[in-house]
Amino acid sequence: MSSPVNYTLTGNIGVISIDNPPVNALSQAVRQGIMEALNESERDASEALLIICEGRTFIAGADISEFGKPLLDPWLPTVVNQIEASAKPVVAAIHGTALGGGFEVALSAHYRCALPTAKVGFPEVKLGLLPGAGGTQRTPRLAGVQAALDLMTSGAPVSATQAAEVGLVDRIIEGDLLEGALAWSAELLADGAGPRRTAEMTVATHDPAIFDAYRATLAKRARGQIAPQYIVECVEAATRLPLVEGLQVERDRFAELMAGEQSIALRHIFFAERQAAKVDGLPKETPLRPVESVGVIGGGTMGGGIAMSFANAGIPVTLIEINDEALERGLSIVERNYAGSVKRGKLSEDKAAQCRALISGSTDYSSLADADLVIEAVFEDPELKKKIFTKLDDVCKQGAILATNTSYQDVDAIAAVTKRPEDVIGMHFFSPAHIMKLLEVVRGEKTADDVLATCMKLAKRIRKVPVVSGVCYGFIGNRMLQPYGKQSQLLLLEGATPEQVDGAMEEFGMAMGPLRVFDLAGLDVGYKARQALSEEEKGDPASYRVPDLLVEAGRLGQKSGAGFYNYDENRRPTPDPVVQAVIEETAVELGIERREIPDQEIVDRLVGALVDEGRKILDEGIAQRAGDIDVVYVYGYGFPAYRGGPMFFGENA
Ligand code: 3H9
Repeated sequence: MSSPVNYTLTGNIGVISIDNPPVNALSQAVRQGIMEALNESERDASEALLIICEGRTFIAGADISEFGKPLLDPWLPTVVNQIEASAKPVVAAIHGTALGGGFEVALSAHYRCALPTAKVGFPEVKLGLLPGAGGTQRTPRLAGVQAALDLMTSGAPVSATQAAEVGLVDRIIEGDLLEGALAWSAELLADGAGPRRTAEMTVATHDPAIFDAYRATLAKRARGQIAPQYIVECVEAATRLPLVEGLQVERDRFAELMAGEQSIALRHIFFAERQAAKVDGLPKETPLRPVESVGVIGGGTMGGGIAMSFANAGIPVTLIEINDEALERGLSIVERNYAGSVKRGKLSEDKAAQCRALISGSTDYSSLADADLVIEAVFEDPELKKKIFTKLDDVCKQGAILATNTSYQDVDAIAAVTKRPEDVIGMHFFSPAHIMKLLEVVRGEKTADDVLATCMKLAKRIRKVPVVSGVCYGFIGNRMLQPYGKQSQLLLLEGATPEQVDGAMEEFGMAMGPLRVFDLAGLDVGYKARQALSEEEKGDPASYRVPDLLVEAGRLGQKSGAGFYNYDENRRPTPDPVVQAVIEETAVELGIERREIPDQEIVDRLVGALVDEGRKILDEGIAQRAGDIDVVYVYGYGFPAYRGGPMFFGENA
């Protein structure tokens, strides 16, 4: 097998070129190849070395598929130390993304250049790890403590220009990278610039209180997670210890994290997310329909957010509302959201204006005649949805994809009102749609393969994480929410308080406990839905009596200032004895005996409810794989990624 690393002499520069598609991950063969190239460079006429990559990116990190398996020589820390030790100056030339171990390779080089479009970063923390090949020791030496901590604890990449501002990149190259990097290497040689080893630098002066400040912030921002705290410890070690000792601290902590539950769970999610994008039985070569213009029906919070998701990816959108007033309102929500993003520093003013300009409004369905995709996002009224699809069938061009954003309705019944059910699909976004990553792609009985394949691909283009679901009430995510919600009501009646239930689940790692979620969504939503059901259809009164009584007392949740909790003007919840009284009276009425309920029981029963329903969803073929369900819960429902999603947790806890 030929090596993924090629070493050639270009004049007096030894070029180490890495070609390991798709992302040049540092597999054993790549590590070995770099070592061999370094050895060869010691014997040839090269005066400087250049590390560069083929394909779409610089090295995107260690090879995650090797993690958890026996270590193969040479280890990455050995490779980077050997790069740094080179007697000839080493230059790294970055394009695409230099991530994790890839960026550590670059940091062990003596000089770094990058294309302006390149990004660098340390995503290890998202895998429950820390940079384990010198990143925690070299970054603070080059960029200072704060930049190092920001980069490593957030896991978010930064642009090459931002990296240059803090000293992690030395030169931005415009034009051809290889050409520019060779010219710069020659310049360095001409200037007599020898090896410049990061190991020999010391960390710039800093306020020692910064470490405790980060520990406290991370205890909140990354609640329950070990890796961010260990990163702080390692960076602190870099300020106190010589490189060799600091590297040992890093190595020990890295090994501990690698073997720990959190990283195993996060690595599961990494691969599950990528697997979820694949549809079993759908050939890779399934043709895709072009999607260059989109229509969105309904300018509410959901429709507006969906429109923004497409506009943010450069796809023009026509937003349809029933009259000018509703349209104005819809467009002003979009306007406000963009202004908010600019204010929070998420978008530049220019970029926001460009995106906003891609969204136009209309009250006339004929404006959708040329749209490649139309997404209906009106409220959950099945008859209204059917009316809209009948209209779409009339006005939309042949081959257009007709999608519904319904959360619960039967996609097949909606498709059946059209003469083209094969073009109909569910695209279930999560609110706020321009922010939430999850997209449930609901495959109807007659949905054509190319429609499904197009929506899966499109999801990536608009930066969503797609998961395929079959048709059933609530699809994957909301269907599982039903028994979860029911269990939370039973726990209240059996003796837990709302704050105990929410506290236990938040301690477990959920972004928000179930009762706070109900309050956020509005207790009236479920109440109205139940009014349409018979007593028998409603099921066990213990699962809904308390929220019904709260709604009847005017407590609709956050929007009315009270639900399971009282809310102040900052939407901070406080418990209310009135709610406790309603719970206790209902328990008496239903003959339920109250007792002390341990927090662990709350977690076991609530997560158990998700797992049981998840198993049914798998058995019925609604979800393709257990990992898909995990991805739904992590990206759409605030389940802690470091616990791997409910199915993974259920299997491994
Ligand atoms: C690390 O470096 C530890 C060190 O500090 C210390 C070591 C001692 N390994 O995401 P995509 C696969 S930790 C193996 O769809 P994109 C991926 O599974 C690592 N495989 O592409 C997929 O395979 P398939 C730190 C990897 O263009 C294919 O490549 N680095 C790896 O949307 C395409 O991936 C990271 O965490 C990998 N490292 O995004 C970076 N990366 O086609 C993780 C990707 O079979 N990677 N694959 O499904 C990423 O963030 C994105 O892949 C990237 C490209 C932004 C690079």
